[in-house]
Amino acid sequence: SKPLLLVLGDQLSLSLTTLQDAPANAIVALCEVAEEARYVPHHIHKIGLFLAAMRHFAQALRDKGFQVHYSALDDADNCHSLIEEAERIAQQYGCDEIRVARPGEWRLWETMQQRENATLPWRLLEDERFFTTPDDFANWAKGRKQLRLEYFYREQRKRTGFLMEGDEPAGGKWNFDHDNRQPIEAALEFPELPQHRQDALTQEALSDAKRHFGDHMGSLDNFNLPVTRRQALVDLDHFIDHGLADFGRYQDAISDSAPYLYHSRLSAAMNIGLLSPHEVCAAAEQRYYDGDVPVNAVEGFIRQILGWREYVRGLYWTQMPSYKSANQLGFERDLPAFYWDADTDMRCLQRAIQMTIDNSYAHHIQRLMVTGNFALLCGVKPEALCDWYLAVYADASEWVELPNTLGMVLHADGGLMGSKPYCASGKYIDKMSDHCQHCRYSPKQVTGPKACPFNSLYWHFLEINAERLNKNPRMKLIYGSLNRMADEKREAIRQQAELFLDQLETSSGYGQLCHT
Ligand code: FAD
Ligand code: DLZ
Ligand code: SF4
Repeated sequence: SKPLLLVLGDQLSLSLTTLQDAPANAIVALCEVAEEARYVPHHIHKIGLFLAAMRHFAQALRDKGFQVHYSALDDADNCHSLIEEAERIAQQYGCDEIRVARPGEWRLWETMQQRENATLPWRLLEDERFFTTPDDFANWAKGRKQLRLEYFYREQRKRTGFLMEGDEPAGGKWNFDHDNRQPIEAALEFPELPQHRQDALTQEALSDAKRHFGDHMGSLDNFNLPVTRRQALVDLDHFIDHGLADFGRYQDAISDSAPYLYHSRLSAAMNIGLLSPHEVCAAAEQRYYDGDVPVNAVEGFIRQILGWREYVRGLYWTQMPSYKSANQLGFERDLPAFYWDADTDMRCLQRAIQMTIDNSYAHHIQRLMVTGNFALLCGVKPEALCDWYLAVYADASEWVELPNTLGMVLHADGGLMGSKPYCASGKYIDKMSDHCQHCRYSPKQVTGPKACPFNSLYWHFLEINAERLNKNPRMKLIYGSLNRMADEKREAIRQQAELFLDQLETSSGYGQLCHT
């Protein structure tokens, strides 16, 4: 047999199942195709990242002695669809099957499964680069009335031994979230990211990205994502040395000027396979045992990777495809137009979106409590919001983007991702950030021309979704406040919110903005 070993753009790891025990005659294929750059209008940094990283990985494979076919965007015979291109190359080389590891998105998985029995069969392998497989997750979830991250995470701690001292969690607690909620402070100094050198291969990839997809969001002038394993390791070391110690404390803080704070910015490198989640957790854990870094920081960081990252992936694969059409709160609004160009006078949103345009990055609290929270309060429909998150972030792949957006932000999955919606008023943003002092609105006012729109939208959201949410035990307190509010005040808030929503311009997509 002569297999074609298809390696997708987010499978750039030498440890990939597909590459193990390859027969000597195997052809490894990497395919640049326009469809993957356009099915949502990806940020130009994200496209540049995939092209540059794929080209470097092809080189690394050749150095290892693999026979590699690389389809470039400019090849005259390129089919520009992953499935068709793989089949074309397989035929060209006389291969008798195509092997591929589980991709990161259902749409590809489904098509591949449909072709499993075609004349040129596809053999689908498990992607073993995670701590758990979808089957592991399904087994864990079986028979549970409620799925909760906390219990899944504890089991993973025990199973892997990360931060375990015998049967007990290091530091005596499983969870240090309580210590991890410090707001932004004026005196903080954040580490600067390492600047990566761009070799000829990277420069060429970026210039191809620009030539083909120059009308997409962002500019490549400040591109600085790691595109090789070596660069990714530099970023990992840098974070462990300079960011990790303060990661916990300021995990939820938001800055008006700094995009990364003490976050690792390792998600893109991990998601495309340049770093393994195991080595990232191990590097963090080591600092705790060396006594350099407090347990709340290391635990908080490992929880994100060993806990959340695995949990969302398990949810995705066990709930798809129905998950994608869930819309428990019945939202129908299109995306606000300013999500594409940051043209808004609401300072927190302006900054989160501008940073996204600049860097193809926003940290978790910006995604969840600023752009996410606003979309939740406005009732933006899941498909519109999900397409946006999938397009704009360099780390976005549907397996991780969808549960976070549809589940955690929009509470559209009826509570699988979170036991209550993460809705918040301007008061929360004011507490955690230094945005409001630069804003034309006041977070302290609920009605009137200077009132922060988050405030009236917050109460309005609670009011119109009361039937679905007021029985939630975690929402009881807040519904108590709403119910005690004087009718007159409630009416004024309602009017303020409705006027705002009536005037909110929406857009059906990026294309609408850049081609008209
Ligand atoms: P850090 O804060 O340094 O965290 C360390 C690592 O933990 C991250 O690199 C990531 O791998 C993991 N992690 C942290 N939070 C989560 C989470 N909620 N789910 C899964 N992994 C997590 N993350 C993606 O990787 N891709 C996405 O497409 C994505 N979309 C998101 C959409 C929304 C609406 C929200 C609220 C969150 C999303 N996240 C996504 C999760 C999280 O925001 C990013 O992983 C994080 O901001 C990446 O930056 P970082 O590497 O600096 O993370
Ligand atoms: C995001 C992306 C882009 C922009 N380009 C390619 C590509 O040309 N070839 C490829 O194999 N993958 C690309 N990707 C990543 C794919 O979209 C990713 O493999 C799927 O989302 C499945 O995980
Ligand atoms: Fe955001 Fe409201 Fe603060 Fe302005 S006042 S920055 S809109 S929270």
